[in-house]
Amino acid sequence: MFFEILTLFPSMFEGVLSDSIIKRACDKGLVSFRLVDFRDFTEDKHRTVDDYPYGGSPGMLIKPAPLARAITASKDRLKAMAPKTVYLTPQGELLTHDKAKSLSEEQSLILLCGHYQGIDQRIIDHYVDLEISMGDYVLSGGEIPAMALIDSVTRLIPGVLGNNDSAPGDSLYNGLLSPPQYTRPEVFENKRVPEVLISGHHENIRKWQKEQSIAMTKAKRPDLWERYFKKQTEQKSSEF
Ligand code: 4H7
Repeated sequence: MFFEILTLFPSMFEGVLSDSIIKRACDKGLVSFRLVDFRDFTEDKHRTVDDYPYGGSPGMLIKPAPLARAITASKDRLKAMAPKTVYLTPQGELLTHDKAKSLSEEQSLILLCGHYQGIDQRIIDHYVDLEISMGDYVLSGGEIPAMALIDSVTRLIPGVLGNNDSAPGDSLYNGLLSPPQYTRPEVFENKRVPEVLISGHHENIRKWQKEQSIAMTKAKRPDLWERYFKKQTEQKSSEF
């Protein structure tokens, strides 16, 4: 997977991209990155990237021309890898496990990080393939969402995770939340680890974990539970 990141703040990515799982995926040659400061695509003396919005709303917008030049240059360079251009925006479709999975099957992604009050709509209409949001809240830029997307997508690329942190063990992989987990000691502040987990009886442990997953999902995320339940009943009825 090739990630090309278009941002006004390339240095924000340094720590994240040079650490842990993403770094290992880079070292293994499974993902690569390029950071592009689209201010480099301005043509005026002051390297202006923002301008006032038509219609007089408050704040500033990112001008279309430098962005269009930056995206075109990236698309040209990556054309052998059929890049999809993704804009991180609160107006986008929510990122889910399934969406991250389908993005992980792309060869390359151009991630566009907005600032100010956003970008000119003509860029969205004519240059952007997908608008993605990390949730219903506002951040000052698209950089943190881009990092979250990179992390979640990278984890799903075959070969990135070792057995110790495999994706099937992740919460949401199967549509349910993770069951509660415990490590040593067996008694901590007078609280015991659930007996079944120290029993060594693997079948009972799996059963307990599944029940806990279901109970937690029902209690904390009824929306996920409903989807899970529907999917299960669909699968069951298609067996006949
Ligand atoms: C595009 C348009 C993503 C990107 C507007 C980005 C939340 C998310 C941004 C804006 C983001 C998310 C700029 C609108 C700053 C608000 C104060 C960058 N915020 N912003 N304004 N949920 N912000 O994924």
